[in-house]
Amino acid sequence: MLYHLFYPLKTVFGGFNVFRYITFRSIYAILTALIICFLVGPWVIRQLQKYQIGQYIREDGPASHFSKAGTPTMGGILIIGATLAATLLWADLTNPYIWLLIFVTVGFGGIGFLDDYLKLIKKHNRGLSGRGKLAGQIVVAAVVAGWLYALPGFDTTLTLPFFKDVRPDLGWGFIPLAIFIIVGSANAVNLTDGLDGLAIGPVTIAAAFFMIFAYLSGNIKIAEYLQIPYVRGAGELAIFCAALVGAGMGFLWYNSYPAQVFMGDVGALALGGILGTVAIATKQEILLALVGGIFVVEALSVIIQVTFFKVTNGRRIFRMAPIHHHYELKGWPEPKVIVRFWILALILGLLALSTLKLR
Ligand code: 57M
Repeated sequence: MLYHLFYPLKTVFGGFNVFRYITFRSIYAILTALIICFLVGPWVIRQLQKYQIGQYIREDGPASHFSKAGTPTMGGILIIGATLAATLLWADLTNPYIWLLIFVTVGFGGIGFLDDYLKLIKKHNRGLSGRGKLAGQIVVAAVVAGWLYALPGFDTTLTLPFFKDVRPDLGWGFIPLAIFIIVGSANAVNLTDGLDGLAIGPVTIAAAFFMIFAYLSGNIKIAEYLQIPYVRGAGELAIFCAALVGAGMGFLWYNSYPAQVFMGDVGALALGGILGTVAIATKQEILLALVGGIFVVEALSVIIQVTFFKVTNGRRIFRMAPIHHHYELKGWPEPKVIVRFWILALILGLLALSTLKLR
């Protein structure tokens, strides 16, 4: 909104020309979302406490988690609210990618909200059924994939890191792949969200890297120089990613160990859906597996554990899956697991960035 308000006034006051720059608006989107979290966060947490939206803790989990009973959840509302508010303030609202991201945030956030709401407010033990939740996610992801496919000039080729000349064109086959990436990303972030700050740290780091990728792929000169796909209009996604970086840091303020609030499915599913969609829109879908490597490892640990458990009639590879519980049960204090996973997330992001030069 500020872009639409002030940029046209550049003829009156030349200084308003600065609103044209994605870099300038990204910085202020980060700060806006962060300040919203600081200002509204304590009130949101009080409301969640007031309505007793507290977390039920499973009895079969690590004993260190029992003391977390009653921690308010559904804090994802704060992340989503701050991200959307900062985006609406600083982004160019005529850009289709911005609306696509708003749609995916509300869609996946809505499914997560319904699940959290049924679990907590209605005291419905299991929330939405697993199948219902997955079906909803597939529908939202299919709309996103179809929307992208229908965008004029949208490129359905696959970008492979390291191989600038190998770019298979998937045609309509791009749609199922996009659905798989978005739904997979949402569920992988959800599985990771089991220790204080464990999900929001790597999500914020991944959003920061995608902020850079979006900026680069939306600039024709830089994209040509780096030999990455140029996606017209994708630069504006840097503003959305920036808003998410600010909201992520703002939420971490309260979610850091010992957490005052958890994000709930409303946060985890929305964040994963966002990362999947940004990766596809910026044509860096394969690179997502590296930038979001922590989520991939967490999801793989569950797949490996469950398969092995079934095949061997009850034997386990990890002490407990997802893998963060394995390290907890090995005796690592919770903050050590969390901070080490953040460090790994940062390294993976840097490796992903380095692939831009290795082609
Ligand atoms: C969500 N939810 C957290 C909080 C958060 C197939 C199976 C592996 C699925 C998996 C599962 O259900 N994962 C989905 C995990 C829960 O957090 C809530 O959920 C929201 C995210 N959706 O925002 O509202 C608990 O996590 C802890 N937490 C924190 N800090 C945070 O900032 O400490 C969360 C956020 C919270 C809190 O304790 O209550 C969760 O872990 O339940 N299932 C599992 O993860 C279970 N694993 C399992 O059963 N493993 C088996 C194999 C054979 C599948 C095994 O290895 O033997 C574990 N989870 C728990 N107890 N809690 C094990 C048992």
